[in-house]
Amino acid sequence: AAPGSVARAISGRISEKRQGRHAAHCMQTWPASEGEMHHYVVGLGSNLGERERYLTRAVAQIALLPLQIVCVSRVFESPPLGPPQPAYLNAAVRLSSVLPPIALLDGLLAIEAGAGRVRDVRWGPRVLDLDILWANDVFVSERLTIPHSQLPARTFALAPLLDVAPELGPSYAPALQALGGAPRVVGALRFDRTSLGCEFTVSGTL
Ligand code: A4P
Ligand code: MG
Repeated sequence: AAPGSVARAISGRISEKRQGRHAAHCMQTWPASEGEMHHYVVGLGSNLGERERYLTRAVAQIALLPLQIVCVSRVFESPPLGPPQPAYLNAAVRLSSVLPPIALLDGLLAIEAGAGRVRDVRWGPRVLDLDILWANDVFVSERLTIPHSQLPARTFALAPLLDVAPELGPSYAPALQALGGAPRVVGALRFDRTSLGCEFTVSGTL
């Protein structure tokens, strides 16, 4: 199908979802071949400053790229993997785009840089980390590997991924179970398609 018709199909599904006709959040699956349209899940992480603000701003900025946000996960809090540093908030965004993987990566890196991200220590603290966790096609190049190479080893990536792509459960739920299950849920990110704004709603103690 042409990208335009895919975009119309997506917005149709979105309005169905708004009207409550979709029983569950993010249950749709995608046809295998849709011309130039790509489907991605982007992971978000923050462990410095006002972490939830970095996440909401990142979602709003991702929405300005040439893509459609399908849905956004709950927010999970987990102890840091790597050197001692503050706890992380992690979430994920499911999106569809005509952008090929490297172009999406460049867009995400620009958003990280705009948030003031400084790259120094590997696995070190950061105000914002945006990783491409999954796509409907495998992609491997010098700069980019999709699915993310560490995905099966990280509860803080698997849990948000399965929130927005429950149909991937057969591939990834056993890994999440084996790691002890999802991290603590502390809230949700509510994305508004009209204003392209994003809000954090608390559901636990931050
Ligand atoms: N790259 C390759 N594949 C990908 C991909 N699928 N998505 C390349 C995004 N980037 C990918 O990324 C460095 C480069 O990886 C990118 O420029 C791209 O070319 P980076 O984000 O700067 O990575 P880094 O921080 O230098 O190292 P590393 O090991 O990738 O960090 P991670 O893996 O991102 O881990 N603990 C908790 N609880 N939650 C977290 O979110 N995050 C980290 C950072 C550590 N501990 C954590 C968390
Ligand atoms: Mg990263």
